[in-house]
Amino acid sequence: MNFYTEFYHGFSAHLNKSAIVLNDGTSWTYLDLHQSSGALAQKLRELGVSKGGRVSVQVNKSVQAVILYLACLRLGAVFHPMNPAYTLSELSFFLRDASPDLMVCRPEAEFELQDLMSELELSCVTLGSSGDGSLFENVTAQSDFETVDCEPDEAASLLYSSGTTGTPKGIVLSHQNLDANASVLVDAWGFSSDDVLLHALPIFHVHGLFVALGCAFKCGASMRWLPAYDVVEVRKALAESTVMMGVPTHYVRLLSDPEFGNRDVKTMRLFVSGSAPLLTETFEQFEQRTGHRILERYGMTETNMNTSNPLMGERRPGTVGPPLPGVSVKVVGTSEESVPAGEIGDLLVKGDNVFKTYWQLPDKNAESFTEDGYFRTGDKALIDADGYVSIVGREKDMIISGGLNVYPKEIESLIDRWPGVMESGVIGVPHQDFGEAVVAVLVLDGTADLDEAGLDASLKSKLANFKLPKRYITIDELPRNTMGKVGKAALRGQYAELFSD
Ligand code: MLC
Ligand code: AMP
Repeated sequence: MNFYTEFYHGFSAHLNKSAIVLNDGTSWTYLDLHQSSGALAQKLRELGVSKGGRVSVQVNKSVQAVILYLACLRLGAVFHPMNPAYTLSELSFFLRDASPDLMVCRPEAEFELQDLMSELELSCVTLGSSGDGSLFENVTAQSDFETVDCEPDEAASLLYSSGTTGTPKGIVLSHQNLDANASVLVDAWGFSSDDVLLHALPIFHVHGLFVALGCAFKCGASMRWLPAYDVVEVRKALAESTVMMGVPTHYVRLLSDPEFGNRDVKTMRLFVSGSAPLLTETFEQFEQRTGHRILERYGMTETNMNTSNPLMGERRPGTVGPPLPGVSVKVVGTSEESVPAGEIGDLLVKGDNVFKTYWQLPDKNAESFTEDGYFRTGDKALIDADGYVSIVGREKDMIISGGLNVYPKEIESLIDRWPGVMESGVIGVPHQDFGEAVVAVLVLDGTADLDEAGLDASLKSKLANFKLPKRYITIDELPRNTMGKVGKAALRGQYAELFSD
């Protein structure tokens, strides 16, 4: 099998239809995507990428970046996308770990990356927002490239996610993982070739890459393509769309526009939310304003989508719905026995959607799965008597800001090295726009006053912008639990109102 071949089955009856339509009306048909991805796969092969080889990618969102993803699939290569916001030091970690055969970067980043590329003896080609750069040079649309056959378990993509240590782990997603989930979602959400999906998500994470593109390509739907999330542009695009997928911040921002309402959603049949908790308040306001009940679903990088509120049945705010077909979920207590309905415990999942292995970390595999093959999500949840799952918290020390994950440890270890700082606790506190905002609470050692601007600039040079604390707070002592661990829950409680006005 090859995930791309499954796409091809889905869209081959619609080859002359628009697959992707941009703001300015430019469009790519499915035939364009098929031919260009074949031609690019051929070029990747000439550049030394072979089956199983990694292609690391840090580029802006563009149709050509989608074609690159499809080309990697067709070649049997492993697509490794990265957030363009990552700094050189973050990138350096990922490239050392992934050891790719090829790096694709933005033309403007090529110079800055030169030293790292020579140190890693890595070839680098460029791809700009409009398809400019060396990657597509001499790539002609005509191609008879034959999509490479893969075993279902062979790697299709490599994405990173961190645990409590703040050190990112590579998650290997197979052709089967991706296809199993995309097939289930097309059915669960009633996707067809008549749909127009509003795509305003980034394409370096599961949500915009596998969930959104997967649903569209599996059935030959069209996509209305936005390079970034902008409320004015989204409102215009909604008028030509039938489905939108977004993180809660996307819905909060739509609602913050007083003009947004019924008139914007006349052609829409479905709004899907995920990647972070959707507040009941947002769900209700959205229904009042548009008449639509947002469908909330739950997933993660390691598993793609696990549960979803129903398309036809009752969508319950504050829940992420029952498990999707083919996915088993259970909530267990400390003895790993399922707890009764309505009780909170650790959420475990199992199914063809769930990854099998971390990249080159066999020890982590063992601790991440139970003996009977369930993956430990690190989320705290309950399942009610009707089978609806609610995510009530996280065991993992992770902040989700605007749908992007931030790992406190990574930031704390940098802050703790700053002159005058004895220790720090980084927390997420409620924020109207981002859901949670990153806040750093510091204890000074008395040797120097805090140079907050200097600390912020130093963090900025090392961390992607969305990880930067929105506020620094200095206190005398961090709260600790009986084990001596920093009491993050107490800190979160103390600063819960920080952004409330
Ligand atoms: C940007 N900024 C953020 C931020 N994004 N701050 C906190 N959290 C974020 N997520 C900051 C920048 O640092 C900058 O700060 C300022 O906001 C403007 O930057 P921008 O790039 O112009 O921001 P904007 O375009 O408004 O982007 C915000 C956003 C975007 C929410 C629209 O982050 C987004 O699209 N998020 C979706 C992420 C996503 O797709 N997640 C899915 C993960 S998959 P300054 O100070 O410099 O001005 C997954 C699995 C699953 O979780 O279940 O789906
Ligand atoms: P990531 O590994 O980056 O994909 O992040 C996955 C995590 O996001 C999950 O483990 C949850 O903690 C969280 N998440 C995703 N969707 C939801 C949702 N609908 N409600 C609450 N949390 C969610």
